Amino acid sequence: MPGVRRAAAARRSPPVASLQLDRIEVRRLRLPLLHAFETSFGRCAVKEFLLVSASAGGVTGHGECVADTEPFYLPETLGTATHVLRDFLAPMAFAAELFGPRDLAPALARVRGHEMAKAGLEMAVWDLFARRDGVPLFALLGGRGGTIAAGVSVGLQGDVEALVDAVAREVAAGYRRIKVKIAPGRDRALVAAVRARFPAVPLMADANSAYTLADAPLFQELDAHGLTMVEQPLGWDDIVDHATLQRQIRTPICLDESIRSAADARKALLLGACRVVNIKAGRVGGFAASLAVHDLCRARGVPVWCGGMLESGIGRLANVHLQTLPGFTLPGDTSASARYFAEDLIDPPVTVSPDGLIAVPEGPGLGHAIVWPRVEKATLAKEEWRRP
Ligand code: OSB
Ligand code: MG
Repeated sequence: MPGVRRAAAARRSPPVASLQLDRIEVRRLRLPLLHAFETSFGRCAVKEFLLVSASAGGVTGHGECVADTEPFYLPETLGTATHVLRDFLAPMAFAAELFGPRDLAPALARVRGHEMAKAGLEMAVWDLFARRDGVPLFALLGGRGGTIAAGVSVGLQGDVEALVDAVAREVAAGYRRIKVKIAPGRDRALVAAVRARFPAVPLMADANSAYTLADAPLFQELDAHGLTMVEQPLGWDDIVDHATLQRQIRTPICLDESIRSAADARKALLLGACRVVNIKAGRVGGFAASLAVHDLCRARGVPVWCGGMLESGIGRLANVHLQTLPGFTLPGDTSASARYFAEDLIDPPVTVSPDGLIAVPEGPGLGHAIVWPRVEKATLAKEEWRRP
C-alpha cells in the first residue's frame, strides 16, 4: 500500500519544511543592575536592550540585541538598531524563504554593518527553528550538552582594595577565570595587587580600546604578571597596531571590538594581531557569523571564548549554547544571573556550581522558560511588524 509506505518513509525522515516569518516584535527593555559595571568607556547602572521575537506558523523564537543606549563600546545604539530592524532588516527577513537558520544572514547581507541589529533578529530565528524542531539550541548549532566552564568579568572599582575584594568573592564563588577591566592610570597597580593576592588564578585584563601604541611599555611591564591574555588594548577598529604591539609583548592579545566578522578574524590572524579571539554573537552579526569565526580559528589552532554584554537571561542562555562548540577551549564571560539582576527574565536563572560550571539546558530552543510578566514589567516600548 503506497499510503502506508509513504507514512513509514515520513516517520524515518520528516520533510524539511521551509518557513517564512510572519511577525517580528521588538521590545525595548530596562533592567536595573544589582551593581553598576564600569569599564574604560563608561559606567552602566541600568541595562537597556532590545528583545527581538520572530514568529512563523505559531512558533516564536527570541533573541537579545546587545546594542547599548550610547555608542561607546561600538557604534550601534538601541536607536540605530530599532531603525535598521524596522526599516531594512524586517522587510528583508519577511521576504526570505528560510530552509534553516543559516539562510537568514545571507538575506540580510545587503545591509552593511549593523551587526548587533542583525544578530538580535538572527538569533531569534535560530531559537525559532530549534523550538519548531523540538531540539535544544546547542544541537542546531552543532554543539553538545553537559556543562561549560564559567569565567567572570570584574568591572573597575573605586580603589585597588575594593577590586581585590571583588575578585576574592568571584574566586570563592568558583569562577575558573578572572577578567579585570583596566583603564589608563588604573592598570599597573591594580593588576599587580590582584596577582599578588592570587598568584595562580587564571587572570586577564580587558582595556576596551583605551590605549595606543605609545603605551607599549605598560604592556611590556604587564608581561611580568603572567596574564593569560590582554583583551583589546588598542583602537576599536584597529588590527594593524595590534599586530605591532603583539610583536613587542609576550602576553597573548585577544581581540574583542576589532573582530566584527569572520573576514576581520581572518585578517587579524594573518597579520598576527592576536592569538585569541573573543566571540560575541551580537558583535559579529549572529550565530552563523559566530560559527564562521569559530571554525576559522579552530582550523588555525587559535582558541576562542565567549564574551558577554551584561545580557539578561535570554542572551545569557544563547551564550551558554554557543560555547558548547569544541573551539571554545577557554572559560568565557558567562556568569550567574544573580551577579547582575535581582530577578532575571528566565526561570530557572543561569546558575554556577561551586566548581565553576554552568549546566547546558536540554529543553527546546534556549531551554529555560521566559517569565513574561517580568518582561512586561521591564518593557519601555514595543513595536510589531507583520509580513505584508
Ligand atoms: O568588553 O567584554 C567587554 C560588558 C559590556 C561591554 C563590553 C564588555 C563587557 C564585559 C562584561 O566585559 C561581560 C559580562 O559580564 O557580560
Ligand atoms: Mg572586551
